[in-house]
Amino acid sequence: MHHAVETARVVSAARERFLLSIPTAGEFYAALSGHLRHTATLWPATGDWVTVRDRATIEDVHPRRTAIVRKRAGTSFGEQVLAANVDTVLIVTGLDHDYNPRRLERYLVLAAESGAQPVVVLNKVDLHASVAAFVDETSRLCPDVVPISARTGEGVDGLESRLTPGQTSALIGSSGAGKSTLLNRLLGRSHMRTGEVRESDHRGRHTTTHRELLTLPNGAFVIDMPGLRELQLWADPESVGEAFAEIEELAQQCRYRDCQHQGEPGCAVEGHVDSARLASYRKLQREVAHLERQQDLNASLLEKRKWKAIHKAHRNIDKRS
Ligand SMILES: Nc1nc2c(ncn2[C@@H]2O[C@H](COP(=O)(O)OP(=O)(O)OP(=O)(O)O)[C@@H](O)[C@H]2O)c(=O)[nH]1
Ligand SMILES: [Mg+2]
Ligand SMILES: [Zn+2]
Repeated sequence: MHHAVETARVVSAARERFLLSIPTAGEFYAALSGHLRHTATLWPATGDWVTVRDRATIEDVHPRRTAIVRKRAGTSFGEQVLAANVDTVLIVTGLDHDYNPRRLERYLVLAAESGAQPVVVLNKVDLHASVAAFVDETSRLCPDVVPISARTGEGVDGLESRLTPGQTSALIGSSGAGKSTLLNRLLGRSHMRTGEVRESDHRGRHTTTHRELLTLPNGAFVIDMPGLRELQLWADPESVGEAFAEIEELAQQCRYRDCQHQGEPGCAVEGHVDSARLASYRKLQREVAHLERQQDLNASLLEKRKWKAIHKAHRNIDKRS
């Protein structure tokens, strides 16, 4: 018999249907309870822990330890949770046309904001005779860099210390970087579900179409994600600072507290760090500052709307009395 109330993990989340997993019971679909649907401040995302009744109805979403979020694409303003309760963000980049330190920095800000530990996975090392220069350059952006070939398996065991039982990693990066190839190698099989139609483009490439949590043979969790076409940040200045720690550290020695590191006398940053990296830091700081202003504006608009609604309700009550 089914147990009335259990804890399950969200494997994948569609608008109304959530695939959940309970280790001893396998996977099953569930829907939100009516109550949760109307009051949910947390909409379940891949990686969330939830309370489920009769293996059918999600009654509660547990508080998140970490969350990978980006700015919602399109016209609506807000955040989109890509994955929840992630310990390690595996930022996968191909050592081909995909490789771009400036884009890696955006991902590192996303990782800093999430609360998870970032690892940069330099994939496709089989394309180069030597990858030392790539490792060297990337190490200046992130202390944890692992060069691998998902195709040949070279270096993949270097990731194993992050893939321990109960830990959750998320694969993030451009489409074609090799995230799913790496995951299939870790799983030791292809993770296509029966009955699932896998989309392939004219080159016969398989592209991930939805976020999904998988369990490795050793009990580690890995979340595969579709490649992000553009990464719009939903982050604050502190997260940018965390991703550019050496710049923030040097900035303590600048003569002026509000130094912009742009020609001020006594600047300890400009000329002391790579100029492309400094430009990237300043650009990302501007971007999140702009986002903060939009968020403030949005919050005050929502506040106004709320008060309008309350006033309207009061007026209606007044009219009735
Ligand atoms: N040479 C080489 N090719 C690789 C390697 N890893 C993956 N590829 C190839 O890169 C292409 C894309 O791989 P995927 O694993 O589908 O990429 P992905 O990051 O999952 O892409 P999306 O699901 O679209 O986000 C495939 O043709 C792979 O065979 C590698 O280590 N070396
Ligand atoms: Mg994929
Ligand atoms: Zn300065």
